[in-house]
Amino acid sequence: MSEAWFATSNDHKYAEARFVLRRTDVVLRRLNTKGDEVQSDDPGRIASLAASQSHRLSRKPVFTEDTALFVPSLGGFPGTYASHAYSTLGMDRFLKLVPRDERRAVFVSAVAYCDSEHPPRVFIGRLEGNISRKESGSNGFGFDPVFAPSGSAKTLAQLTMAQKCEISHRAVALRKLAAWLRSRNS
Ligand code: ITT
Repeated sequence: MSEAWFATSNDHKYAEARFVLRRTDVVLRRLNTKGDEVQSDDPGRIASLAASQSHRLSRKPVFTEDTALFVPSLGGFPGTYASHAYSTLGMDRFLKLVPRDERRAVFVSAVAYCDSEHPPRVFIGRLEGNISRKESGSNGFGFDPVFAPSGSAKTLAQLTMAQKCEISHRAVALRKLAAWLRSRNS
């Protein structure tokens, strides 16, 4: 078993991590101190610097996660600035920005793990999909009501936690972390 502390301010992200890691060898704990977040276009770099800082502050085996939402028809916006876009624009204005006929988008999750033996190690998960024309569903958080995974008529907010965690960017990255921790212990 490996103990790993998830440094995050986001309760939804923590709940998803708990769900994804529930049947793995990872004993999940939460750390509320995360330090400052650097600005970068690269979620891997943001997560990695946050993980080193959290490890320096806590001395625990920690991981952090940064999610970016890239919309190619908007030149990649909002990317790693998803949280800022969400709080300043709001969903209605964001939906109007996306061109009617080119609504492809991808979520990229970067999970960075760091402990006293390792510099940060990054695990990436991706989820391709489309930005819907209107909000649907009430599960999840953030952009879930407007993000429909490729091939799905439903948005992430219309899926259950189990269904989201089968396919999500974050779940893919977290399962890679769990597999790496397991292989390291064997
Ligand atoms: P941390 O403390 O872990 O950094 P955060 O809320 O700042 O929490 P991120 O920077 O990773 O998290 O995410 C930025 C925003 O992107 C987040 O506030 C949501 O609006 C959105 N987001 C992230 N993951 C998402 C998901 O799985 N579904 C929908 N929106 C998501």
